[in-house]
Amino acid sequence: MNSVYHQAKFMLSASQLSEAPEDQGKEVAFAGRSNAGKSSAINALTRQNGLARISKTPGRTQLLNFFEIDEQRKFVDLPGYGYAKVPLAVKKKWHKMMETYLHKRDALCGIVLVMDLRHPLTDFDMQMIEWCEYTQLPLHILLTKADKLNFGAAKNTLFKVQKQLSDVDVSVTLQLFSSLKKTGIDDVHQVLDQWFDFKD
Ligand SMILES: Nc1nc2c(ncn2[C@@H]2O[C@H](COP(=O)(O)OP(=O)(O)O)[C@@H](O)[C@H]2O)c(=O)[nH]1
Ligand SMILES: [Mg+2]
Repeated sequence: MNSVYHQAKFMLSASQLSEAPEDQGKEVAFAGRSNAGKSSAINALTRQNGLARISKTPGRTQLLNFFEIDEQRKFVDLPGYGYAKVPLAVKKKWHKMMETYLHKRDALCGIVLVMDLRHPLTDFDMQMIEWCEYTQLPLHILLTKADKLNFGAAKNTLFKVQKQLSDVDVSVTLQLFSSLKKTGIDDVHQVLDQWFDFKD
């Protein structure tokens, strides 16, 4: 197990790309609809309960939160999206910022897309997958909150989503995950190790 992720430290929040840290080293971005369980997943992966704030008020912040793992590696918690209450101007700003970030960020080496397994493949998720196809960024999907379904039902969802993604034109892997039960963490670490180029 690679415990380097446990050292993650909060760096900064950026409300626009010009405020992001220098575009160097490697970066893995966590994307997901608001309330999907993104911040909880980052906390589970870093074993730090307060690292990425777990918001009870979804869709409020539109910030990119950067976390440093080591000098050459970062996590980015991307702003969530998907609540009808969000004004159009905010949606447009989000869309533009995400598109630019995903297309232009050289350090970006993979996207962890977090989905609530009870509501997989929303419009938001499909948009994210399209952007990844366009930029050929590898995707790893976490079907999280797996503790909300029994194992059989969770597996069924996994197979169904896998099938629906069979003609996606970019490397995409997926797994069950639960931040609450801390399941699936080692599998994510393995994917991250590859993307970040950690040799054991
Ligand atoms: N049962 C369960 N609840 C979860 C899990 N992950 C997140 N949650 C809950 O889902 C809500 C949204 O989580 P959060 O991480 O803030 O989502 P984000 O908006 O995507 O960052 C919170 O109430 C969390 O406690 C999980 O694995 N299992
Ligand atoms: Mg969050």
